Amino acid sequence: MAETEIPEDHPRYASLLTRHRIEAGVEKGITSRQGLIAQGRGEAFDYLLGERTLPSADAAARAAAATLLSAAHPVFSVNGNVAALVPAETVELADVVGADLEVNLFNRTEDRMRAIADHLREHGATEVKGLTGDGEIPGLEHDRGTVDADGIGTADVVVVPLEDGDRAEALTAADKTEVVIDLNPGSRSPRTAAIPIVDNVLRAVPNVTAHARELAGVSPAERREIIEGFDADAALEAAEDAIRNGEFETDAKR
Ligand code: PTJ
Repeated sequence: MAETEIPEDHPRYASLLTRHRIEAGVEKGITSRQGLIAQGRGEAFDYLLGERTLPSADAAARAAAATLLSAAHPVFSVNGNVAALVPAETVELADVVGADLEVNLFNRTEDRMRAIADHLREHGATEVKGLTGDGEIPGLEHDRGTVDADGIGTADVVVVPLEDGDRAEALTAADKTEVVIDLNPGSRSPRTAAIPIVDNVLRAVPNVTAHARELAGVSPAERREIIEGFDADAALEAAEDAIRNGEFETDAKR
């Protein structure tokens, strides 16, 4: 089924669209097969969160936008799931906040690196980093720690959606401010992040862009206030509370 053939009034439209994009990503050599499993896990959490952006996730998206706009060298790290799910949205966000795009993979192969860079270019990117691989995140074994020296290597703020915990910890240890997008509030990566956005990457990326557009004209002091007013622990707690104590909606109610 092509993306355009999924009926928009289907009660599980967003979920079907997501599955379709991930499947197409695997077929195109962008997404790893492990990416299918990761998506399944994310989907389960999204279901429990009510497939909506919580107010705490929206506050995190706003703090992320303020952080990116205030950064000296922000970089958006792109893996196989992100490239398949939100390629155009990722390019747009990078453009609005002036961030570099860098392909950085858990299961790194040259073919996938190239396929993802090409895919991002097809969606409007002009420059995509990651293929040079002349830098290293200390504390990770070779392939997973490989970055571009003039990309993540020298970034002060890194957006890492759907990241694994080890790398998130290593980036924090390397003194980078991390914005993590992950649907599981118990996962190590959002728990390590300065700004954890517990939301589906499909909703979170355009939401950060919308906030960034709004905050582009405000003073640095006002942005600082937004960043300092954000409480990462409270955001994680709010997401966990929504999962544990939220009203469980069945498909029949949708
Ligand atoms: O493309 P690669 O080689 O870099 O590999 C990417 C994956 C995602 C396969 C790799 O990083 C991995 O195995 O990740 P994990 O350890 O499965 O973690 C993925 C996290 O992302 C989990 O906590 C999921 O709940 C979460 N997640 C999955 N889908 C989404 C999501 N979070 C936000 N939006 C989603 N659509």
